[in-house]
Amino acid sequence: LAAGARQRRGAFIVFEGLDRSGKSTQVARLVQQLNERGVKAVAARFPDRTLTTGKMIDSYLSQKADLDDRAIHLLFSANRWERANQILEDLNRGTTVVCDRYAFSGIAFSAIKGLSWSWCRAPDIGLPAPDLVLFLRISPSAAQSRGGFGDERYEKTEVQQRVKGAFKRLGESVEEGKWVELEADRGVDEVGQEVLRRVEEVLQGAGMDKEVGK
Ligand code: T5A
Ligand code: NA
Repeated sequence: LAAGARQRRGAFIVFEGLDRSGKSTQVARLVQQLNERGVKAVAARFPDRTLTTGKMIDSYLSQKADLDDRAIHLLFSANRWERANQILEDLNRGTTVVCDRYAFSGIAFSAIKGLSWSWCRAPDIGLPAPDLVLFLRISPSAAQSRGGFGDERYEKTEVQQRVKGAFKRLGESVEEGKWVELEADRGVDEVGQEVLRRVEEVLQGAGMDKEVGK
């Protein structure tokens, strides 16, 4: 490369949404479609239950262990920091990272317990910033009717209702155009087509010539 020229980096795409809104389904689908189109892409997910902190988080979520609200909040954040450098390296090597939940979930699920907004935000400050957050919008009742709902700690309609409100506030705090809400109560393919269109816009945009934000 000529001096000063910079290879375009990968895009950091985050999916957020209530439990069972279809995030994991869309992450897998998007990664596959990008790779088929010759765009290098990998998946990431939080909590990553395979990491050291992830094992404690898994015990907490499956209700085998109880933890203080602050302790679990910090573990979720530490879980992201355990992976942060890998994500940054992938992006800078030109690989797009498609991530299933991120710091927005971290803040939303803790803030509804009464922890202050600023305290909840603090431990995630400095993490790689997404280029696009795709928020899958679904009513708690529609999500509940999907498979597997109800086994884990936060899978209760009342909790999901409050988390929905916290996500709304978070969306309003994100830079214009970087938080996009998609109607998720549709077929997988229909949602997926809109996802791909949004992601292609980001990949073609000027942002990929700039450094990953924080
Ligand atoms: N959490 C997370 C915190 O408290 N703090 C944090 O910092 C973080 C990162 C676990 C919990 O941890 C909390 C939030 C969560 O409560 P998780 O492991 O990601 O987080 O678990 P969930 O988000 O609950 O994952 P789910 O698997 O439940 O939901 P998804 O990924 O949104 O949904 P998905 O794709 O697995 O689909 C669920 C079901 O619906 C079907 C699928 O086949 C599947 O059966 N489905 C559809 N059905 C009809 N139409 C569609 N369009 C469909 N798409 C998928
Ligand atoms: Na999931």
